[in-house]
Amino acid sequence: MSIRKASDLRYSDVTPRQEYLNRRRFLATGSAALGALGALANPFAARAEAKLSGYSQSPFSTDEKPSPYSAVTSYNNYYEFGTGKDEPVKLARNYRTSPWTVTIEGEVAKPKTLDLDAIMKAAPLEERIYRHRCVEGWSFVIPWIGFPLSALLKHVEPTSKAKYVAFQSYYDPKQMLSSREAQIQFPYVEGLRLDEAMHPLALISVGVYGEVLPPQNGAPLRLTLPWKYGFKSIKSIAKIRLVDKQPPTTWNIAWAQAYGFYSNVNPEVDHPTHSQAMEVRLGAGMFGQRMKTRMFNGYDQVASLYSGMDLRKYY
Ligand SMILES: Nc1nc2c(c(=O)[nH]1)N[C@H]1C(S)=C(S)[C@@H](COP(=O)(O)O)O[C@H]1N2
Ligand SMILES: [Mo]
Repeated sequence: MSIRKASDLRYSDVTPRQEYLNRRRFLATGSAALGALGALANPFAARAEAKLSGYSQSPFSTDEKPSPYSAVTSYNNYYEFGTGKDEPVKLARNYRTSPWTVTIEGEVAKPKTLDLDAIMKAAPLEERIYRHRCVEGWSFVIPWIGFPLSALLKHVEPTSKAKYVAFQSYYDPKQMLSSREAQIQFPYVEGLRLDEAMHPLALISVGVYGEVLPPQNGAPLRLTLPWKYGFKSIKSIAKIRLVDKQPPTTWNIAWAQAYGFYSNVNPEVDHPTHSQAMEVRLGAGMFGQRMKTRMFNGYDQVASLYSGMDLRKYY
């Protein structure tokens, strides 16, 4: 594959190679079985082999050591593809994420449906190495590639009525679990206050470890919000809607006392089943490394977004 600048990258250039080959074989023969055979023959079909290039390094990156690629891409929460950590890497293997469109609508002057070529060109790509803290008490350090969510939102020009941003994941009951099986509502939905969404730390990720996102990490694009618990970072985004009221969110619907709308990382507010004071950094050493959890996961620069709010109440 030729390496080009991000500005003239087409998404078809960065589709995982095996997926691309499978699709071409499928188109050539009209046989789904042959396509599936191609994927089976290559046990690493889900590994995104397509390198991204032309991205800059972000000053927001931590200098902590990134977690191993193998851990970050095989230990996942992605309930649409299974409720076990080891399931998404297997069950999302043949998840087709090309072609793809994202609709951005609601309280905006210029609603848009963007394909992935347009998404990739929405803003210059940056690598950002962020801490990732799951509400369950484990954490990673992950080198994402993406661009600020604010850049995407500016393209559609939010109106003065826009106060919140609602996100919706892609959902296909034919290749994903039912809500009954997963015990959470699908399509997966999340939300942010508009000023949180416009914060420079809020990232749309399209890649990780220098490559396009693998399916289990939320291909082809997902949110990455390092100061909030991981479940706020919604995967595989299909729809974005600017709205005037606080939108419903999937985990809040499932258990409101445990999963608030804000869900900023806070070592002083316990989950109903466990303390949030400590976390285990997975992939560090044989058993992971136990460490203290920090307010806002250490991203103090977001604190002004919440001044005047009682963070014990608005958890
Ligand atoms: N659509 C969707 N997005 C999701 C989830 C999910 O189940 N479905 N899980 C969330 C949770 S709990 C976490 S910790 C992160 C995990 O992201 P990662 O697998 O890339 O580490 O994705 C979040 N985004
Ligand atoms: Mo999570």
